[in-house]
Amino acid sequence: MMVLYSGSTCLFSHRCRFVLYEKGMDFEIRDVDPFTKPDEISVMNPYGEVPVLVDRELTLYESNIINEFIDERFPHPQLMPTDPALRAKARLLLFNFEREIFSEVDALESNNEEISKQARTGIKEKLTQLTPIISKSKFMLGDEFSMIDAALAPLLWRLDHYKISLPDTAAALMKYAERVFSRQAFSHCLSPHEKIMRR
Ligand SMILES: N[C@@H](CCC(=O)N[C@@H](CS)C(=O)NCC(=O)O)C(=O)O
Repeated sequence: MMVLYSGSTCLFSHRCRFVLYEKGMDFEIRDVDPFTKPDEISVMNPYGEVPVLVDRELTLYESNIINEFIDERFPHPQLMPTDPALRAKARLLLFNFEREIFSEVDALESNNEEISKQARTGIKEKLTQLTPIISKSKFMLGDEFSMIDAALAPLLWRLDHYKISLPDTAAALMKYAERVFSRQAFSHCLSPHEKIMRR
């Protein structure tokens, strides 16, 4: 059975838990406190981070890489497009999100108020810019839920927690977020800590 080493407040682990529940197969989640990590995490991941996925002889890290593997190993429902060009575009979007938005997440937790404020402002702007994409369709890639939605949802879930409030012009994005949060897999994948992050 697949084992996911996951942080109960970790946004990146949340992505993988979400995808595992979407697939509805057997897996085990082992809770790891990222701040007092057991040594085994650094043995499995040279960067010493969760999430880490172990499937028999295979050990993987990096949430998006783990999620693509889960998607290919359990193809139903498929979360990446089948068409090679659309698949490449989805990967590019995931890359853009990491570079533009998720690279700022660590700074949100900084003790330096100036640094965390700058990160909050940057994330708020970048998320608001996504509104036109989601105004035309149910999910980020169209009418089907996809990997892109799974990658983004854990951050949208944490907006109150990070004290980020989006402007009224991002109403369609927040409506989309509620649509994703209402999925059964999303409510099942939440850790007790995550359940209380959002009012
Ligand atoms: N890019 C990584 C980020 C993973 C990450 O930042 N994990 C954090 C917890 S949310 C962690 O394990 N931090 C512990 C550390 O850096 O020592 C991914 O997508 O999996």
